[in-house]
Amino acid sequence: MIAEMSQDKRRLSEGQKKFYRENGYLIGLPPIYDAQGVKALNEGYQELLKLLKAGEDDKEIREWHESSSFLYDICTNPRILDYVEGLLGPNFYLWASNFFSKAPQTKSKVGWHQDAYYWPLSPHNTVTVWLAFTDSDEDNSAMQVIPRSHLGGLITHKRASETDSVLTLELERGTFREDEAVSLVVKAGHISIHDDRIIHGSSPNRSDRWRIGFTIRYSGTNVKCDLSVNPHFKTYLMRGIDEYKLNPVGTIPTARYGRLERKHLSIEEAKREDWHEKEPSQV
Ligand SMILES: O=C(O)CCC(=O)C(=O)O
Repeated sequence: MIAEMSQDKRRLSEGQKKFYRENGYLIGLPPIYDAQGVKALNEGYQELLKLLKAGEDDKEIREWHESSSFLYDICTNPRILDYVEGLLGPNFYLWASNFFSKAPQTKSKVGWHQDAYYWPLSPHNTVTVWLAFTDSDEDNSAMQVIPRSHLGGLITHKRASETDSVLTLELERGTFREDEAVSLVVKAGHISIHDDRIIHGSSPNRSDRWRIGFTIRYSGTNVKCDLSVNPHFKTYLMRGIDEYKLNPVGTIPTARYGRLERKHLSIEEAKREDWHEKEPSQV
């Protein structure tokens, strides 16, 4: 799909950056982790699961890069950061991470949505790295994106009508070109990258295999969080300098595996779904 590879495989080529700017996503990059690394990723994931309380599932593992050096180390992997730097430029921070997993033969899906609609962040200058802990393909419900939809602005989301969706706000049928969806097929240890405005989602996993992805969100230092919506927002400078100093700074975790005992908030969790109407001007 993406023919041109950079001379230095850890850096994005100009062609890859152009593809991302025009389409809002990127796949086809060299692996971040080899087979042994993938094994270690999944062993670490099992350790995190042991920290969950009765009734919780891995959706609870949100922003645990703040409390688990196992996850912090993944988020700060230089190979990942080199790619992100190619898209966000020299100065950017890490602020979120979470798992999107699907057990074999389960109904749970991720409704079509734009991440930027959920987040009280401005301007839109955020990328997500989706790291595959398992192979993710069309059979086990790889994430799908609508290419170029990041260029069309944010569309008003509605309350999710299907209870099988793990999200509570999603896009209504007919508000975008679902027939143009592309599956982001990635092998375990590989990543895809997407823009915070691209329309994306995923179907139920009808296969007999697990599908586990770990998302990591990075923003340019010019991006400010509205702390009245998410008072827990914490940033970790990954590259360059924070010349704006717009946001609180987090503490680097020391425990290998540790829980985070507080919730981070999106506009929807904070019941501030009108936030975009008053949103500060965007770039
Ligand atoms: O993994 C999925 O199916 C959805 C992921 C997602 O919505 C995201 O990375 O923002």
